[in-house]
Amino acid sequence: MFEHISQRLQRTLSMMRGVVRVDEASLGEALRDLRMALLEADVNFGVVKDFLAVVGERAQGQEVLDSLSPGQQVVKIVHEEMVKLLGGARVSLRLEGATPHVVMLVGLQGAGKTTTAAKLGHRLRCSGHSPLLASVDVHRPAAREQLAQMATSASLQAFEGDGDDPVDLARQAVEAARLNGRDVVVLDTAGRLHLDGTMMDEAAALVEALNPGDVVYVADSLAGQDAVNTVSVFGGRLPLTGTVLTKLDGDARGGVAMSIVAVTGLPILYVGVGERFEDLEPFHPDRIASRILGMGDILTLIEKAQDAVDVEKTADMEKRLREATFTFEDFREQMRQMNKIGSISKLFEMLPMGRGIDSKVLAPAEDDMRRFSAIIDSMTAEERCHPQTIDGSRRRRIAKGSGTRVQDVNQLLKQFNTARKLMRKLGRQRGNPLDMMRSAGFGP
Ligand SMILES: Nc1nc2c(ncn2[C@@H]2O[C@H](COP(=O)(O)OP(=O)(O)OP(=O)(O)O)[C@@H](O)[C@H]2O)c(=O)[nH]1
Ligand SMILES: [Mg+2]
Repeated sequence: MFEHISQRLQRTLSMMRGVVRVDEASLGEALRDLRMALLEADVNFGVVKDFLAVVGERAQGQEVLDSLSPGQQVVKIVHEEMVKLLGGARVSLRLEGATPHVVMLVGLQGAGKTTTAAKLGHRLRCSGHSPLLASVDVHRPAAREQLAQMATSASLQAFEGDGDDPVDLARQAVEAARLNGRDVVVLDTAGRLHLDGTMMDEAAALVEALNPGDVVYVADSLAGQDAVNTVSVFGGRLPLTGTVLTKLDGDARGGVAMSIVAVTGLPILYVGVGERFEDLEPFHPDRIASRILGMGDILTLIEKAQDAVDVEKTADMEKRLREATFTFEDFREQMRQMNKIGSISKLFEMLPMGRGIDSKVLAPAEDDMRRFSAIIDSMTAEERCHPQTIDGSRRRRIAKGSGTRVQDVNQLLKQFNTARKLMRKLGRQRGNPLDMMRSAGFGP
C-alpha cells in the first residue's frame, strides 16, 4: 500500500530533514520534488496544486521552533497537511436512524461492494453488533448467491428474499432484521459497467424508501482518477456519507486516497486490503500519513495484534508455559492467531524497520509456517499433547498425511523441542505469542 509514493516522498523529505536553513531555493526544490511524487502517484492535479500552495506558504511563514531544525519543520508541515488531505480525524459508520440501521453500499461493477458487505458485516459483529447482509442485486445472475456464500464463510447471516424488485427486497430485509433482533442491515446493491440513469434511479429509490443512515460509495482504488470522477457523479444524485477504498493491496498508486477527500468532502471510512472477509482496515488519516511519509504504522499493527490474540487464551498459555506443559495443541493455537494477522510479510510491512524488507526474503518463513501447520494437522490429538510419543513410524505416517517429507517432520519436532526449552526459560517473563514464535526460530 502506497509503496511507490512513500519511497519518493521519503527521499525528498530525508533530504529536507538535514537542511539547516530553509531558503527559497531549497524549499522550491523540495516542493518541486513533492509535486512530481504526488502527480506520479496519480493524485488529482488541482489537489496537488492546493496542497503545495499551503505547504509552501506555511513553510515560509513558519515560526522558529527550538526543538526542530528548519528542515524538520518542513517535514512536520508536510505531515500535518497530509493528515488534513486524508480527512483529518478518523470517521466511522454513522449507524443513525431507526433500528435496524441501514448501511447501503453503492458503486460501479466490480468495485468490491459485495466483498465489502461481508467485510463490514464481520467488522460490525466484532464490535458487538448483529448485522444482517442483504443483496438487492437483481440484475446479475448469482449476485445474491455470491453474498450468501461470503456470508456463510464469515459465519454471518444473509437475507434470502423473494421477488426481483430491489426496493421490495430491501424492505423485506429490514423487516426480517427487525423480527430477528438484528441491529444493522448491510445492503449490497447492483453495480453497472458505466454510469447509467437506471442504476441511479434504482439507488435513489432505495434511499428514498429506506432512508439509510450510511450511504457508502465503494471505490476501486485501481481505477485511479476515474474513481474520483465517478464518485462525484454518484454524490450529485445520492446523499453519500462516506467511501470505502478497495484493492489498496494491489498496485494502486494511492492517488485516489489522496484525492477523494479533497474532491468530494467525503471521509474514507475503511480500506480493503485483500479478498478475505478480514481484509478491511479502519482508515486513520494520521497513521496513513505517517506510513506514507515513513514513520511506520505501529498503532495499526498493535491494534491488529490485540484483535487477533485472544487475551484469555494467552493468559492460559502463559500459565502452561510456566508449568512447561506447552504442547502442539498450544502451538497450533498460536499459529492460528498469527494467521489472523495475515501473513508475516503483512506484519512486517507495517513495521518501520520491516518496510525495506523484500517480501521474497520472508517467503521461506511463510512456507515453513504453512508446512508446519499441515504437519500439526496430521497429528492425532494424543500426539499433539504428548509429542514425545511421536516415534519413527508415526513420523512417517504424519509426513505422508501432510504431504511433506519425514525430514520436515523431524525439523518441526526439533524446533518444537528447542522452543519448549526456550519457553521454559522465558516462562517467568510475560509471554507474547509473536515474540515466542520468533525466539523459537519461526519467522525472520
Ligand atoms: N485484492 C483485492 N481484491 C478485492 C478487494 N475487494 C474486492 N476484491 C475483488 O474484486 C472482485 C470484485 O468484487 P465484488 O465484491 O464482487 O464487486 P462488486 O462491486 O460487488 O461487483 P458487482 O456486484 O458485479 O457490481 C472480486 O474478485 C473480489 O475478490 C480488495 O480489497 N482487494
Ligand atoms: Mg456485487
